[in-house]
Formats: sequence, structure tokens, C-alpha cells
Amino acid sequence: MKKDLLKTGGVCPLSRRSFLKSAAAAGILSSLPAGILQAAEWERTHYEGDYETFRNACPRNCYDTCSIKSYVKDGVLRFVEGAKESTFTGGALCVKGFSYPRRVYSPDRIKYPMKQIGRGTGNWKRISWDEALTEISNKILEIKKKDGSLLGMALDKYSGNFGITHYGVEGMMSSLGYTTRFVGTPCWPAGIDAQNFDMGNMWCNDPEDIVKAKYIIIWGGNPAWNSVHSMKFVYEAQERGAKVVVIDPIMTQTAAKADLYIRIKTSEDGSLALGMARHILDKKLYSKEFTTKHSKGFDEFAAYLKKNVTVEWAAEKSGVPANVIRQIAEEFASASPATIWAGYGLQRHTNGGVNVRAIDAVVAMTGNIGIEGGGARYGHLHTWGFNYNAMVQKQPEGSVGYLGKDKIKSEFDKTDGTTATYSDRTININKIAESILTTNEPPIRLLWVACKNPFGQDFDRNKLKKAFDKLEMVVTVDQFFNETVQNSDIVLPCTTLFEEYTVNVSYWHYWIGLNEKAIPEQYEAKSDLQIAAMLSKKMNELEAGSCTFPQITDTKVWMEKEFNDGIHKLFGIESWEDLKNGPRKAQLPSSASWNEMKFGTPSGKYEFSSDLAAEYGHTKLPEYKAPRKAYDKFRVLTPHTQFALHSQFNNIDIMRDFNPEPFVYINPAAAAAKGIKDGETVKVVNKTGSVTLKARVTDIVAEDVLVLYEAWFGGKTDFNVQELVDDESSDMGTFKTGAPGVALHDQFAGIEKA
Ligand SMILES: Nc1nc2c(c(=O)[nH]1)N[C@H]1C(S)=C(S)[C@@H](COP(=O)(O)OP(=O)(O)OC[C@H]3O[C@@H](n4cnc5c(=O)[nH]c(N)nc54)[C@H](O)[C@@H]3O)O[C@H]1N2
Ligand SMILES: Nc1nc2c(c(=O)[nH]1)N[C@H]1C(S)=C(S)[C@@H](COP(=O)(O)OP(=O)(O)OC[C@H]3O[C@@H](n4cnc5c(=O)[nH]c(N)nc54)[C@H](O)[C@@H]3O)O[C@H]1N2
Ligand SMILES: [Mo]
Repeated sequence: MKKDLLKTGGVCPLSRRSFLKSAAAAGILSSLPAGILQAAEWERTHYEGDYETFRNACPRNCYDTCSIKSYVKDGVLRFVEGAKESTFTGGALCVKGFSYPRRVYSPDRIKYPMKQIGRGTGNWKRISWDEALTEISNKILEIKKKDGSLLGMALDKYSGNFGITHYGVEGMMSSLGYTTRFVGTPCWPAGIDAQNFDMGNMWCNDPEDIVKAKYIIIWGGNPAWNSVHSMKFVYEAQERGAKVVVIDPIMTQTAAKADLYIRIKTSEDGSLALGMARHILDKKLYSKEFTTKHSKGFDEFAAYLKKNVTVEWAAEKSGVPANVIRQIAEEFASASPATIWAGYGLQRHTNGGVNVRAIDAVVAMTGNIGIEGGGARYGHLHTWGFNYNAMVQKQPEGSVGYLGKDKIKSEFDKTDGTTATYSDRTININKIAESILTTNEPPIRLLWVACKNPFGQDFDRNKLKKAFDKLEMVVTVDQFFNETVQNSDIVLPCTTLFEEYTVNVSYWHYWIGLNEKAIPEQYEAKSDLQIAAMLSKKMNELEAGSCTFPQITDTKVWMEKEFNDGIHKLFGIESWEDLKNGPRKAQLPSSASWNEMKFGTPSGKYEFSSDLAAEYGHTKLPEYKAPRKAYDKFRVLTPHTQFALHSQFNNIDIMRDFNPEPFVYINPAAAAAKGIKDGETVKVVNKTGSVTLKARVTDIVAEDVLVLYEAWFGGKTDFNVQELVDDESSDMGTFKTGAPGVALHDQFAGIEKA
């Protein structure tokens, strides 16, 4: 049944060949035969005038947040290219971006609301929007009646679409009442807290100014795959004479482009950074000006280093030879400007936050903070000052919610005449399975999933399955039949970026991009906002006043409401309509963050010693913290892959051509010890679960490490990396994001021939 429905109407107007052509035309697939390149160029110049063009912005959770120009003919999206106006996107997309037309018209797209008769059975039946919304609304009303509140309804949302109006999903929840929300992030919170303790905010230099750096350390990040557009600035710096060092347990594509690759023992970044700091201190290569004028606690930090850290100790812990530690410390401290880009992979550890603090300290003590081409680069939210109009919605009159630790009370329980200050119930987003299983009074009964694929991206898949089995109803809003949809009762089809209006900014570069509706909604798909408006209509039909969400279904109206004078001023525009001419860059006095040396910390200075960190249960100084204890033979790393963005893209045919099946990457010596040959099927097992897949024997990984890239393979294989990843917390994240991060790289497993 499901299969039949999926196949109806799935016509992709864009051939595989024309995809290659448009990708090639932008010079991305440089390995393609010259003939195809010429043909593509001819087609583009010959037909340009016949297309209607639109502005779009890639809304995926990615550093690059590319500005896109879309070409539409007869209502059909023909091809896309990177916007030339953005010096960051630079007229090119990544290979995933070029596959967008095939995603929009994929025959596998969810086309209609559907209901599964028996969760997990695969017995799907097409239903109308009216039937779907009636069933969901009745469940919401039933929960409210039974529990006296809506805390039994939870929202599971993360980063499937970062378009600003998509915060309307949170708004939809508020408009129904006080509910249960998963807070925090699985992505980068430990590093966010670290930078907030050190500098009072997470604020990085403009990535385009890395061209000015004389020395660049890319530490625990793989931009050659995960931020492809940043690499051109790194290369330009290299051409101007900069040295590029990459520190990673894996010899990544980024490492392959570096002047020096340093293989570090996983989770030992703190010892390496502290060893560098000790050497810089001994050699008196630190900045007197920065450490005396602009920082607090440098003397304490120096005393800690002298007492506890030697270069030899750091070498022993990190596996990096002492002479290499001395070399990079001296080179870094002597070059100006010098910069460190701390990736997000680095901080997904039980000591990830404090390790980022140790790295920040190296950048700070050498006087590289606040200068162009320098900086402790991690991320920023300086261009995110929208109204969040869609997000901020009022609960219906008389809504009952969470009262701190107290039991839930109803309005009528109040005898003292005061007004209860109710709130949503918040739970750590990285402990979803555990909390569904253990939360009571009331239990979580109805889960609304949007912009998130918990079965693909959350931790301990087996526990998650048990948790989902406990839920009374699961509603998922998505585009493809992934494993989360398979574990849902109702699926609602959502639009792609080309089918709605929104606006996007980045957490890395400083551009803003408009996202226009370029084609009509496909099949019966609706955007998250339209779904919220339709749900509101149905709720009010069934019980007047039960939902406050405005019943506006024109996404353009919502997009317009997100702009304000601050945004206009920052980007030098009069109105959002100026963005129809192309993306705009924030007008900043300097490309350097903290250029005025006014920090957001309590002291207003850079804090080597942070009382705030101590308040949150951490050491004041960025002291060494031992890694999580190994619980199995090999370290398991599950980083991000080139051809997918988490669980997105890899199910698209053209992408699967590049990345057809998963592998476990193992070092030749480790493989030989187990008698495992390249291409053989193996089983990787740990306390959480197991996966069976082929081995790739390669020395890009260290002897004690197994690498399995995360990605959803679109049902062609049941591979799921989350069989091997538990939900252990990282050290930091609570201060700024409300919950600690997840130590997803502190995992271990055994491996055997299958
Ligand atoms: N093992 C392991 N696990 C990880 C990581 C890792 O490195 N290793 N990385 C972690 C990190 S850094 C992150 S950020 C998270 C990401 O986790 P998620 O945010 O869950 O990631 P995605 O797969 O990008 O998106 C989720 C879903 O959103 C859907 N979607 C796309 N557009 C829309 C839309 O407009 N509306 C709705 N309703 N849905 C939409 C997509 O089809 C997809 O199914 O994963 C984390 N999990
Ligand atoms: N193609 C593509 N691009 C993406 C994404 C994607 O899935 N695919 N995801 C986007 C998102 S949501 C994010 S968060 C970013 C992630 O961007 P990155 O942080 O660059 O990505 P990861 O692959 O998670 O991790 C980077 C590196 O950290 C290393 N690492 C792990 N543990 C340690 C350690 O203890 N020490 C050191 N030094 N290194 C360590 C891993 O080996 C890996 O090479 O990329 C974004 N861009
Ligand atoms: Mo992420």
C-alpha cells in the first residue's frame, strides 16, 4: 500500500544528466568530462532569459547557509546555483545543494497526510488533511481533559530547517497551552558555554577574514566536508604564506589539505592545549598587553600550568610528541595574526567544554583575540536579531502548566488568591528516550516531531524504540519515510524550501538570505506554519478558544513579520524586499569579534578564571579533565559525512551514487590483528547495540579508533549509527542552552568478522 502511494505522481523533470550539467556549470564537479562542462555552460547562457529566477537560502543546519539562485520554467524548478552576490557562497553550492531539484521531485517524497494502522507495521493509508487534523485535535482535547493540562504533549524539534519562521512550530505549541519541551542541543552546547565563560558570548570573526591569518589551526573540525565554502579562504591564506595545522584523530580531507596534520588521542585536546600554553609561558611568548590589560586570572592560570602541566606530560597524555607540541606552540605564538578554529566534533565529549576553554586560552594569551585574521573561532549568533513573531504565541485563556517542582495543579486548586506562574515543562533534548520512559504526572502521551529525525540523530536507538512504544500518539511532519516516520501514527507531508517564504542567517558567516516561494506546494505538502494555522482552525472548530495560533496560511505574511529596524540597519536594507536583489552582508565596523576588547563577562575582560564557570559546577580555570573511561576495546567516532547532512540528502538517488553504502573504517594493524580484510562484512558491537556492515581498512584512522559516518541511507539498508551511541552528557551546555550537550564521541565498541 505504502509503496503504491509513494510511486504515484512522482515525476522528476530534472534528469540525472541535467543535474550533473548544472553542478558542473558552477565548476563543482571538476572531475567531469570537459564535454559535459561545455554543454552545461552552453545551456545556461543560451536559456538564461527563459527562466524565472528566485532567491532561496539553504535552511540546513550547516555553517555555510548558502544563498541560492533558483531557475524555474513552467512552474518547475529546473536548476539551482550559488548566488554570486555573496562573497561567502561565491556562486557555488555544495554537491548536496546541487541535488535539491531531485529532492523536490523525488518520487519517494511523502505526498499526502497518511495514517499507519499499527505503529511500525508499514500499513499506511492515505487520509485527508481534515481527517488528520481532526484525529490529532481530538487527541489534544482528550489529553487536556484527562490531565487538566497539556503537559502530556511534547515537541521534539531540532535542526531540519533553520528558516526563521520555522520557530512557528514552537509558537504552535504555546498557542495550544503549556506543553513539554525538549531543551538544549545535541550539537554545540559545551563549546557555547565555554566561550561564554571565557568571553561572555560566542562571537567569532568573519570567516572571510581568515585570509589575513598567518597561522591557522583547525582543531577537531572537518570543513573540507562540513563547511566547503570556508576552505577557499583557508587556501587563500595558505597562498599568502600561512601555515595550516589540523588536529584530529582522523586524517580528514581537511587534514589532507594542511601543512601539518597532528593525530591526537581522542578526548585529549585539553592536555595538548595546556602543554602548548605551558611552553608559551616558559618561553615568555605570551602577550603582556592582552594578559595584563584585557584579561582576568592570567596569573592564576600561569600558576596552575607551572604546578600541574609539563610538555612531556602533555605529550604522554595526548600522544603528540613533545617536540611537535613545542614547535606548534612557538610557531603559533610568534605568528600574528594567528587563529584557531575549534570544530564542533571536538566538544562532544565528557570534557569537551573545558577543552574548548583550554584552546581559547592559547588564543587569548598570545594576544590573538579581538584582531582581524585572529580569533578563537567557534560560531556566533550576532545576526539572529529577528522578531521571532511566529514563535511568540500566547497560551489560551485558563491554560494550566508546570509549577516548578510542585505537582501539577489545576486553576481551581489555588486557594490563596495568587495567580500561578505556569510554564512549559522542560527536559534535556539529549535524553528524550530516557525521559519518555520515566516522566510521569503526567506522562508524555503525544509527541509532535518536526524538523527532527530522532531515530536517525538521537542516542541509544534501542531505548528510543521502547520509549516510542510507550507513547499514545506520534505525529511526524517530514518529507521522507525515515525511521522516525516508520515509528509514527500520523505523518504530515511538509514543503521543501522552494515552496515557502522564509529568511535565513548563519551561525558562521555574516550574510542574510531571503527564501522566496519559487514553485507551488507539491502534492498536498504544507509548510510547518501552514500546518500550525490549519491545526488552529480545526481546534477552534472543535472547541472554541482552544488554540490562539493566527490562522494565516500565506508564508510571505509570516516572513515579513520577522523583520525590524535592527535587522534593516545591520544589513543596510530598507525593507526585506531589497533582498530580492540578492543576499546582503552585515555591516560591521571590523571583521574581528571583540575588536573593542569589551567582553561580555562579569569583569568585562577575558576570563582565564571564571567564577561563573564555578557556579555551574566546573573548575574556575580551564584545568585538565580526564576523558570518559573506555567501556570497550575500540573508540567509536561517528562524525558527519560529505554526502549527507545528518539524515538528509543521502536518500536522494544522485547522492547515493556518491555514497552507496556505509562502512566501518579500521586501521590496517587493528584489522590484521582481527583477521579482517578490506571489504569483508563485520559486526561492531557494544553495550548499546550492534551494526553489521563492510569494513574499509585504511590508515586514515588510528589503531584504537573505529569510524562510522552518520547518515540515513533511505531504507536501502537498516544501518543506524545510533545503535552504538549512548546518551552520556558532555560537561557543559546548561548555562546557555538549558541542558548539557552529549558526549557522542565518547563511545567504545568491539569488532568481529560477521
Ligand atoms: N552519532 C551521531 N549523532 C549525531 C551527530 C553526530 O555527529 N553523530 N550530530 C548531532 C548534530 S551536530 C546535530 S545538529 C543533530 C541533527 O539532528 P536533526 O536536526 O534531527 O537533523 P536532520 O537530519 O538534518 O533533520 C531532521 C529532519 O528534518 C526534516 N525536515 C527538513 N525540512 C523540514 C521542514 O521544513 N519541516 C519539517 N517538519 N521537517 C523538515 C528532514 O527531512 C529530517 O528528517 O544530530 C546529532 N546526532
Ligand atoms: N556535509 C555535511 N556538512 C555539515 C554537516 C553534515 O552532516 N554534513 N553537519 C553540519 C552540522 S549540524 C555541524 S554541527 C557541523 C559539524 O562540523 P564539524 O565539527 O567539522 O564536524 P564533525 O564531523 O562532527 O567533527 C569534526 C571532527 O572532529 C573530530 N573529533 C572527534 N573527537 C575529537 C577529539 O576528541 N579531538 C579532536 N581534536 N577532534 C575530534 C572528528 O574526527 C571529526 O573529524 O557541520 C555542518 N555541516
Ligand atoms: Mo550540528
